[in-house]
Formats: sequence, C-alpha cells, structure tokens
Amino acid sequence: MINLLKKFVNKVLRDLFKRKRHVKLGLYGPPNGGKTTLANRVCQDWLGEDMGSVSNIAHETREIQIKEEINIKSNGKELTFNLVDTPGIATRIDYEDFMKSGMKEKQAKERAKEATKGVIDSIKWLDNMDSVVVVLDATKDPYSQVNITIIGNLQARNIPVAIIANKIDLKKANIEVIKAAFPQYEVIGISAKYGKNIEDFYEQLFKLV
Ligand SMILES: Nc1nc2c(ncn2[C@@H]2O[C@H](COP(=O)(O)OP(=O)(O)OP(=O)(O)O)[C@@H](O)[C@H]2O)c(=O)[nH]1
Ligand SMILES: [Mg+2]
Repeated sequence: MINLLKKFVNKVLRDLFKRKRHVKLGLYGPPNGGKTTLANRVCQDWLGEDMGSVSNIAHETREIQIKEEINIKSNGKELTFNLVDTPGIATRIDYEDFMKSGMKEKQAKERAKEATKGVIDSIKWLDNMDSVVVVLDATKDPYSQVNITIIGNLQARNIPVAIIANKIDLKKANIEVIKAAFPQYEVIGISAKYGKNIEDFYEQLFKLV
C-alpha cells in the first residue's frame, strides 16, 4: 500500500516537472506578420541559431516548427520554454496570388496545397499550447476575420495571450489601432527584424508563461 502511494506521488511529481520543463509557447498570426522573424531573433539571442526561413511571400512557414528548451534571462529571472512557430492562418489561399509573386503554376499550386494543410495544423495545435504570442503586422488593419478568429479561439480555450504589434520600424505602423482593437490584451510594439523593443517582449514573456 505504502509502495503504491509512493509510486503515485512519484508519478505526480514527475508529471509536474515534465509539464514545467515543456511549457509550449506558440507564435500565431496571419501570414507575413513576422512570426518566424521573431522566432529567429529569440533563437539567435538565446541559442545563437536560426529557427526557420523568412520570406516576403506569404505562407513561407507551412509546417509547425519547434525549438526546445529555450532559456531566457531578464532582470535576474530565468525562464525555459519550447518555442513553436506556426504556419500563418488565412481564410483564403489562392495559388494565383503566388504566381503574381513570380512562381510557376506547379510550384504555386503546391505551395497553396501545403499552406492550406499548414493552416489546419496551426489550428489543431492550438490545444497543445500553454501560452500564445499573436504576431500582427502593425501596418495592417487589425480588424480582420483571421485576427478576430485566432484571438477569440484562444480566449475560448483560456490560453494566456500577448499581442505583438510588429514592424514598428515602418512609418505606417500604428500600435494604437491594435490596442484599440484588442483592449483586453497586453500589446507590445516591436520590430522583430531590427530588434527594437525586444527587451519589452522578453519582459512580457515572464508575465505570460
Ligand atoms: N520592416 C519589417 N519587416 C519585417 C519585420 N518582421 C518581419 N518582417 C518582414 O515581413 C516578411 C514576413 O516575415 P516572416 O517572419 O516570414 O512572417 P511569418 O509571420 O513567419 O509569415 P508566414 O510564415 O507566411 O506565416 C519578411 O519579408 C520579413 O523580412 C519587422 O519588424 N520590420
Ligand atoms: Mg513563418
């Protein structure tokens, strides 16, 4: 009996530690918001390596990417998590849009097919996330069906969310519009590409995870 109890306590402790070690932080958002650029910055800052490829053509990331055990330090505190970069979520994927970016028809059709599968995977993976950072392009209108659906979904699942207003290096960027669109969330303006305000982002991660 005592042995059984010991086994049970050990299992609970093991599971607790396992959970702690494997906190999953997901990067979500529409295509081209800068999720992978941000993932690369985090990985460069703390691991000295990149996470994935970045492109100005939408749907560059078409498969879930995971970097395990990223350990970040800020203000004497330490945090370890698994970073999950996801394919951008879109309501409409048209291979002709890729052809306009210079792709051949076959390649464009393949990209559209993979991108569609990527969107489904991103949504499926929501259930695995412990916390999520939604990466938005601050030069774009935030009131899109995709943004509202992603954030609504996260809210319904009670997953902690922070919103990144990315690309603040661009003149057209407007954080205030994003703050007004999602007033119940913490919104941090950064430039993932140039590293502007990245410290604020790391600070926010400690509150989120
Ligand atoms: N000016 C500027 N451009 C950025 C910034 N972050 C990303 N970009 C550019 O935005 C484009 C898309 O970046 P990605 O990181 O591939 O975007 P993503 O959200 O991963 O896109 P998908 O993988 O398609 O979902 C690229 O051309 C990046 O160089 C930024 O802070 N400022
Ligand atoms: Mg990407």
